[in-house]
Amino acid sequence: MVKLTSRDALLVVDMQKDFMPGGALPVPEADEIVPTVNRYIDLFEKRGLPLFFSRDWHPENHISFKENGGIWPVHCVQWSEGAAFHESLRVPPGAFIINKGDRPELEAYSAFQGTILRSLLEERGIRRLFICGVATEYCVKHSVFGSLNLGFTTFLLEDAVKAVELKKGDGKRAIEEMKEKGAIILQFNLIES
Ligand code: VGL
Ligand code: ZN
Repeated sequence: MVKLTSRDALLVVDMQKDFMPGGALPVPEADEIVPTVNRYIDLFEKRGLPLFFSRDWHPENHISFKENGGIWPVHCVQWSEGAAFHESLRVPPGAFIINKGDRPELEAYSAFQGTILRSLLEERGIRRLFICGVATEYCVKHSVFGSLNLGFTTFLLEDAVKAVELKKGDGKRAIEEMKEKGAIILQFNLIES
């Protein structure tokens, strides 16, 4: 069991319409984790702990798009409908929104890349980061690696992530990699309430 403390924070990665079934870059079943993600949000909010929501936030000429030499279809263009959060995701007032991938020439899978997430966490004395969202093997994995490398104790919320699975098993493999690098794999019922 894990007991939450005042030095904990939640990071919800890229729960945006374009990553949901029917979106521009769909993550299969990504909409199915929304209720669980919301349970984590409620829990951290009730404890008065900081909430961070990252957003893939690309300009139209972003390097990750196929037409610009990247591997992805156009997705999460700044201010577009597809870049909006899933309509059932609960984003409480006071939550921090972290835009990433907003420079045309830089891909940013990690929510730390080119953002002020680290300084916001450090300023608040946060030592442990709990991470959920999509996609397991891209933005979630790289955010977990970033968090570990920056010295945060890092929990992967396994019941609140979904993978793209360009290759079958990518999600499972990513979770193994995160575990090997030192992430702690966690589920909702393992947090002391
Ligand atoms: C993501 C591919 C491209 C993600 C973002 O949020 O995992 N994946 N851009
Ligand atoms: Zn992207």
